[in-house]
Amino acid sequence: MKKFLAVLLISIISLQAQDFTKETKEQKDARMSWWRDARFGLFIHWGLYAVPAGEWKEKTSHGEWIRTTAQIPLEEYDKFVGQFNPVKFNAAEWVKMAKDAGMKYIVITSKHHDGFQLFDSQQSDFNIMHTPFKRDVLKELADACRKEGLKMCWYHSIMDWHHPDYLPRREWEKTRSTEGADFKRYFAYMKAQLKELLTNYGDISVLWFDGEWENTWNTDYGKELYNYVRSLQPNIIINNRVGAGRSGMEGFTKDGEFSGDFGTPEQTIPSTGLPGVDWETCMTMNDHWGYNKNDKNWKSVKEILQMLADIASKGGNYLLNVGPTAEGVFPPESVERLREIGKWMKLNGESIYGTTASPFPKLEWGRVTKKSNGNDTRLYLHVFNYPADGKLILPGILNDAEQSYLLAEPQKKLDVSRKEDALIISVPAAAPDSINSVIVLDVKGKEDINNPPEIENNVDQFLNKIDVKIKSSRENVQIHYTLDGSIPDINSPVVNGYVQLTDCALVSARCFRNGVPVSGTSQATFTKVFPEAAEKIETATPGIKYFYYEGDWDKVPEFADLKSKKEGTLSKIELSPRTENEHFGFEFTGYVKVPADDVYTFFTDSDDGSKLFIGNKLVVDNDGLHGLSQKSGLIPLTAGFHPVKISYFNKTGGMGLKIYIEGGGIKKEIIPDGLLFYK
Ligand code: FHN
Repeated sequence: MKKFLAVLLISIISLQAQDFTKETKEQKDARMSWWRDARFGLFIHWGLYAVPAGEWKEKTSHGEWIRTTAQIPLEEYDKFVGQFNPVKFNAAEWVKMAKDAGMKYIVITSKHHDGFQLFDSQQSDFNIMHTPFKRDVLKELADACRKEGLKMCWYHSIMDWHHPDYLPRREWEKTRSTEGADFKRYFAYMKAQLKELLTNYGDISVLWFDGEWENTWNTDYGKELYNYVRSLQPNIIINNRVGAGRSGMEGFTKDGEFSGDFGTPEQTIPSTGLPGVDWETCMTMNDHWGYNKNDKNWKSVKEILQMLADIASKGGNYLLNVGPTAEGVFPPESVERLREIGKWMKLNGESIYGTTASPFPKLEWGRVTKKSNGNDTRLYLHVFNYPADGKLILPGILNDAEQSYLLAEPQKKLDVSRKEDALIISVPAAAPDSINSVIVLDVKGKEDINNPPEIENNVDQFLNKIDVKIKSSRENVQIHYTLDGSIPDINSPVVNGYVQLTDCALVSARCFRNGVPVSGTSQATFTKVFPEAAEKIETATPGIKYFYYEGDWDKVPEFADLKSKKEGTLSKIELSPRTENEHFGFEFTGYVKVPADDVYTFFTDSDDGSKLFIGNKLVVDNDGLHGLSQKSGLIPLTAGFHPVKISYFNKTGGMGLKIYIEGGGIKKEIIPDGLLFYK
């Protein structure tokens, strides 16, 4: 027994010391495998906010944010604890509805921003065990999921409007003191609750963090939390909102930032697939995450099913939300949609589960998902716009067809013919499904689509020379190129990884096989530019000057026309000298000392607007009212000092400003302190 305990203790200590962010690709692939195959899950936003159901005084448009959007004082909001009694809650029914809809995992709010917990926690009384209901609904759901073979997952908010140690307070909570508030103690509380959630409920498959955007959260906390959660359940998957590098609602993590395991586009679908990137779009069925009894703006089954196919065709997962009522039932409109989705998934789920992104560019009639089929390839053609003439055209595919049939009626084989670089499938006159008819097309070998080569450079300007990287993922092709804009032919030079330019050029590249062109032509223009001269500066002090302003703006003002509230110097660009969280602005001025002659990219990541000038040139215009979002601009510079000015404002709500630099041997990173100077 003693030996067993010693081994157990050693393994716990080693898990806690492990840096899970350093795992190999193979280890991550193994851990992500079920999630990549699942493709479709249920999101559930449930808690005290279901009691007011979106209504507060004269307004009816609230949701799960009602405590903030209606500015409900804590003691007032706490009264909902005594009213939350979801007597109709039935975990088995919820899980069955998800399963019958073809969903493979359920992500439910263990705690949302209001701080209320749906589980039995020893760390706080602000939970379901202190309501009239007194049942641990997460336990009941976890048991029901296990019984039905669905994965149980937790959504957990980092932001917490209830816990006294969480900062910042809501800006309208003027009377709620921050006296004694200790964010580190809050972090320990959050870890203690996560330990309960990850040790008392069996295997948990995903931790879906949220509310990571406030300025008390940072990458160090994120990495520590990631490792802590993985130490408790090493195979768990964690989204990118555990970190602090997400770029707004498009949901992806900015280059170089800690990114968890998958990106989280919210209420939006990326325009194209993102090879090698794991991502999941989360979306409401109407316009609210939490239950709003007046919200009747429900998405149609057609919209949902076509978005499911669109997302899968880009290699993503779809997390579709339900906001249950205070009685503990799904709204009838949600029930009906889940049932109709399930009917389609029952016949066509094979075209979603375990598929990977389409190899085709945009297709007018619908989407494509793909599976390897031994050494061959199986394509699922999701036909939204059914061909009136019974001829479905699949352009640009050079593989030989093996067979084709309706997924819903496999015994009905379809005739396939070739016309130049397209395959033509003869389909039945009537669409088998009015929303999405899935046709299977088996082809020989790995898919061979006549996609042109990729010209990869993300900078199209250079000073003296530039290596233009040109590649194709297709097998057995040679890439020929020209520099004068003409279409390459077999006699044009062959690309060997890259093409070096020393003068302006319009690069054109095309794939050939056995002397015959097998793709269209990619083109990109590269311009030779001349760098801005550096300023001769005798003495410069490390740091940057700042000027702090207060005011209510909708765009970056002309700060030169205003009187600053405060000014001074800082070692880095940050918002710490502010005395307000809203309606404030900054102007930072000084010099950036770049290490080499090069074309530099500057980025501003800001909420709200920002602008970056080098000398008199506006290099980055990221102005306007918006959430945290990033814009960039290029400028050719000689090594040395260049005047820099950054203007920034925040109106209300979230805030943030980060300035990145790339070039001169610097990989994209926040401008190092050592590059900033002032006179
Ligand atoms: O503020 C939350 C919101 O309430 C909801 O939980 C969504 C779902 O991902 N996430 C945040 C908004 O981005």
